[in-house]
Amino acid sequence: MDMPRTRIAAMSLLSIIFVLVSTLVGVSGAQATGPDASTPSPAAATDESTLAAVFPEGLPVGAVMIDTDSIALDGGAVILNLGPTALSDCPSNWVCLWHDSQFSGRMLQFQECCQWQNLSDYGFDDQMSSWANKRDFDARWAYLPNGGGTVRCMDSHSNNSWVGNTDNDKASSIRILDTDGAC
Ligand SMILES: [Ca+2]
Repeated sequence: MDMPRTRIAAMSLLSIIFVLVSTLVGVSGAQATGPDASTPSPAAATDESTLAAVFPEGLPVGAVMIDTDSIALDGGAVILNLGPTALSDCPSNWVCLWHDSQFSGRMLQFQECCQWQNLSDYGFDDQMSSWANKRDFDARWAYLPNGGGTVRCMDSHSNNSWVGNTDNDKASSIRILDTDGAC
C-alpha cells in the first residue's frame, strides 16, 4: 500500500532534482557563453581583438601599453597607435605609417635614425597605404625587408594620403635618414 506512494514521492523528488540540475546547467551554460555574447566594455574588447589580430602570437617582447590606444615597442623607439583618425594624430618629429588610406587604420610611428627597420616586427608587413614624415629629415620605405626591392622616398614635412594601387600594401621596411637631401 505504501510502495506506490513512496515511488510517486521518489519520482517527484527525482523530477524536482532533474529540473534543478537542468536549471543549474542551463544557468552555468549561459554564464560560460555570456562574456562572448555580451562584452562588458566594448572599447576594451575592440582593442583586444585588434591587438589579437595584429599580433596573433601575442605582443612582442618588451611591448608596453601606453594607453588603451597605444603600445610602445622597442623601448619606445616605435609606437603603435590603434585608434588614429587623422593626419594630426602623427606627432611632430615622427614618421608615421597608416594601415589604410587617408591616414586611417592603425598607425606605426618611427623616429630612430638611421638603420632599416622591418615592419614585420610590428605586425605591419605589406600593410601601409598612407604616410606622413613630420621630421626635418627625409625617410625611405622599401618593398622588401632591410631596404630591398623598390625604394620610395618620404620627403621631410610631407605626407601622402594614398600611396596608389601600385605601392599599396607593399612596404616591408623603413629607414629614417639624417639628411634632407634624399628627395
Ligand atoms: Ca593598407
